[in-house]
Amino acid sequence: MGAMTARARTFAAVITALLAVTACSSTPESTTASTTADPIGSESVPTLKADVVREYDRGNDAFTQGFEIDDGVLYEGTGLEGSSFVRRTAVENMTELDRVDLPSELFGEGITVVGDTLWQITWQDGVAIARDRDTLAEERRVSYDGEGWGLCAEGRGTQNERLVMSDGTSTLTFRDPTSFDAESTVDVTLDGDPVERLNELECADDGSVYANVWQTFDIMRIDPGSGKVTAVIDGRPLWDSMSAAERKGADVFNGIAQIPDTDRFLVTGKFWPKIFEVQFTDSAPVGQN
Ligand SMILES: [Ca+2]
Repeated sequence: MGAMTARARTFAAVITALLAVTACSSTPESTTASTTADPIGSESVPTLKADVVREYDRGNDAFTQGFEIDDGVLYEGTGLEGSSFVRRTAVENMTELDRVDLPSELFGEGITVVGDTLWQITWQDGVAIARDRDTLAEERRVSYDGEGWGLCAEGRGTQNERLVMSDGTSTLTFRDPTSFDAESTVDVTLDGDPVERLNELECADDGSVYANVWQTFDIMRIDPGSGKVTAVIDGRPLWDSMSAAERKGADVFNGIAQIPDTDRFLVTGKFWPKIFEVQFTDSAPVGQN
């Protein structure tokens, strides 16, 4: 670095310390949502707003990793070693119906319901658990390669059911809904660039796959055939709408569940005390730019 004044050395030390703090914060256990930036901009796809239809208060005990509604029940899987669980909640009154803890050595991630089965994946344990969707009782386990982040099921109730899984990269893996075997992959891109850190997923009625992007307030709407992002949803205003007390201890934006047969979704975050029911609308309608 050559000759530095004492003041310059002090300044350099402060910057180094700040960088170290930033680096330390980039683990799933300790991130804070307040460090994330503006939505990823794109000239080729629209940025959508998340218009709030209603809000639900809830406890802030859920490190939300998987979020899905089926037949009037909100299924939620949570993370962290020693405190991961999966639960069923009645959507009509947001009353918890059942909850099952994971063994303390497992770090829970995404969940999805397909047929009579709820699949729950784990972060770095390489284990997917098949559960009875009604009792959440474990029925069997399978192993897979790599990390597990998000999970959803396409084509439910049709001949074309398949699971979609994220692993923290830009790649989505399609899996057999019964065997959990990997069948193919697609790389997710926005304007030709890979979109990394794909997290919680939602297979929507219109064939799109929605994905939270870890450490951002963005949700990507993805065409799973091509991997191309077709819209970017800005969730930042949801975070901004919460009070300082509500944000205390809250982690990243994560969790998206379509309310079946509607254009509305429930979204939340890890340790967020609120669930937002939202509709995605174009923030700059044609002719109003
Ligand atoms: Ca979901």
